[in-house]
Amino acid sequence: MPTFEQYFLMNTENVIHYVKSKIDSFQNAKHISCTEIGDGNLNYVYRVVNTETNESVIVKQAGTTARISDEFVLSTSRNKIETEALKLQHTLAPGLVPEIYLLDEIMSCCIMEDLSKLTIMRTALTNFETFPHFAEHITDFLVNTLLGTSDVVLNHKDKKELVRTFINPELCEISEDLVFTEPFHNNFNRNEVTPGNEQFVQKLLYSNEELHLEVAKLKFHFMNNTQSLVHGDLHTGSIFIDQNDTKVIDPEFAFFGPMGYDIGNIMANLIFAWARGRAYEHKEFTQWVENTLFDIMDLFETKFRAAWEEHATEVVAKNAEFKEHYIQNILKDTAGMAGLELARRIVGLAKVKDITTIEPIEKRLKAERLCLRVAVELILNPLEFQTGGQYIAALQNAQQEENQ
Ligand code: SR1
Ligand code: MG
Repeated sequence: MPTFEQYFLMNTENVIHYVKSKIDSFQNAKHISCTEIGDGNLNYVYRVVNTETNESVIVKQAGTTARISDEFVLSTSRNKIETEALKLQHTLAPGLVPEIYLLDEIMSCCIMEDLSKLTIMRTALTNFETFPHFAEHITDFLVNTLLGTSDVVLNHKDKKELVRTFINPELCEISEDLVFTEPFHNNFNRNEVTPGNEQFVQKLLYSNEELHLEVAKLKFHFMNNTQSLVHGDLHTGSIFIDQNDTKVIDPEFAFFGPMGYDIGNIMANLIFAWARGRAYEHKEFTQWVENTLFDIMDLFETKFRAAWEEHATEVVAKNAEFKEHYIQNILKDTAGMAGLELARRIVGLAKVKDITTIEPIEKRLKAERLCLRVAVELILNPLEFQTGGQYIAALQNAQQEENQ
């Protein structure tokens, strides 16, 4: 039996032994089941259950390459960044992040709370399920984790220590390539444009010089603004949810970057759900998504303003005009980053099921064009997206353009 003193990629049998050796209450368990449940692009996720007591835990281990493609050779130390981010986010946003039981830097894995009574939000959204508390919960997560790790609140030396802890060059490089470069230049020839939309993509993304300039600005902003500890991959596949609870998982892309990256990712991924709802003419669902888009922008700003008043420690943060300037910039970044996420999930390597499972193909092509139209609008005119209502108007405009 392996002793887990040297890294190797575990199988389900190894994971059972691993949990027995690391978690006291599993030590003498006779009947343990272990299933690999990961459906992400990078890591291996196991659910381990003591079938006599029903006690369960999740083991997440990083491999040496990404699951989605061997082209991505990655250091397994990313699991440490992910686990440290989860621990910090758990402190800042209690109830909205799973509890970590163990971080193992040798095996590049962690053991955490089992959330599988909840559903991955993207899966639920593809079935047109709606969640009344989502806007409230996700804006608590965003405000608490983003403002709480910024220079507005933290002692600046402490914050710089955190910036050092969360330097994440490999995972940032993936985003720099897949989000900020390839969707517009196809420079590694990895894009996958759905047949039928090639000309549209050529004109709107590949040949659009005005767009390329704004994307370049956003890329350098992403790389050079250590504003807050961002989750870094906050899409609906990184969220567990049910009618009462919301839990944010999978922050392996965490690093100190612009707050708008996380908020924009949430907005964009809800827009994918909206586009799917429109494709299937699911009125009740699309109305809920619109309300949620509206509420997220509204609640984020309201809560952020209140938290700033309550928690700001930085002297210059008392300046009311500086506060306005800071918030306007977050909202501007949010729009630009939402546009990038919309574009890259349509033409890039890593797609989203909300769109790829739309049938027949004509409806999918239309939904893709709709998302790309909104993407370009958000990237070119980010200052015009300060409220949820403005996002909804952009969706409706794009829909009208599609229908012409
Ligand atoms: C190689 S990883 C591809 C994508 O999956 C992750 O969830 C991130 O979104 C990344 O861009
Ligand atoms: Mg992930």
